[in-house]
Amino acid sequence: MAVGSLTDTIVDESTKRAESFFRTAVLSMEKVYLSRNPTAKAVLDLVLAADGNQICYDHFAFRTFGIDGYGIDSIAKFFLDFGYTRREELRFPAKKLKALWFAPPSYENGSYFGGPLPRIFISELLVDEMSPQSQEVIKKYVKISGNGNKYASLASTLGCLTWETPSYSDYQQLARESEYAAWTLVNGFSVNHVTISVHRLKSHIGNIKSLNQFIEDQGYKLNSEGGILKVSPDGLLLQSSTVADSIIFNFVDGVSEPVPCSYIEFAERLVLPQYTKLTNEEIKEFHRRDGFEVGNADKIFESTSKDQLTRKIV
Ligand code: OOG
Ligand code: NI
Repeated sequence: MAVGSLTDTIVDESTKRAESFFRTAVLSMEKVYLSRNPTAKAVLDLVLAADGNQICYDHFAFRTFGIDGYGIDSIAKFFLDFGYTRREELRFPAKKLKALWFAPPSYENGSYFGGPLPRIFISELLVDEMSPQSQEVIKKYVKISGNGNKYASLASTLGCLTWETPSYSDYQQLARESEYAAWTLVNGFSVNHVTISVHRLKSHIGNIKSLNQFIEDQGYKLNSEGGILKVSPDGLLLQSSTVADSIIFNFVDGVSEPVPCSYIEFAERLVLPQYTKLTNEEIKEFHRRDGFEVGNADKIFESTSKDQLTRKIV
């Protein structure tokens, strides 16, 4: 008994230490993201100011090339090692993509560095389905990267590519065929977006319609693909997002051109029908709609598309 409790204490202590390392690494990924994406930073600051300086993230998202160990697993490893569990797969045949999401160790744990840990959404390009020319480009960078796939999370925390700086012609080759592929070539394992958990906001912007209005009133453009508000067929997962910022990318062949970077997303998860009788105080994250939705995600991917980036605000 005594030995058992001593062991438990030791386990608890080491988990706590590992959690602080993990959270610091995730914070570092977020820092890189906020430093590169002025719209995401400004929107986050507005929400923080309006809602009392405390927000929770619903999820973080990453994009990858599904080839030679550079796909979902490369970045997933870090999260799995720190207690995340693999959940459902989503398929996007027209975009030649698949995705997986991962649940954090516990939604209710973690009291410092901003509360509950985010879900993780990782997608990968089905490289085999691309044209031979695009496959050749992707394989070239993956090859130069060597064992870079083992350090995907390190690259994400540092905000650098694991491969050499791309050439503009390679970027264009991919962009002609897949905006996702071109995005991944220049952004690598950097955070694609973070998502604010809307139902966990406390003020009047704690529902997604008011939040969307609030963001648009401040002059920011939301992704309009399939409508601003994306709603799952069960009506319980509501999502919207800004349009990605662009940054000037200095390609290795001397060309400097704007490329899409990251955006910020908002997600509201409604209470599952069997729990609607609970009081507000009783409702926890696990009483709400979990997971992701192909129909919503398909439209959210367009937040980095040229059509959305060049669209005028009406
Ligand atoms: C991911 C788009 C999907 C969601 O929450 O369904 C998504 C991406 O743009 O890489 O974020
Ligand atoms: Ni998302």
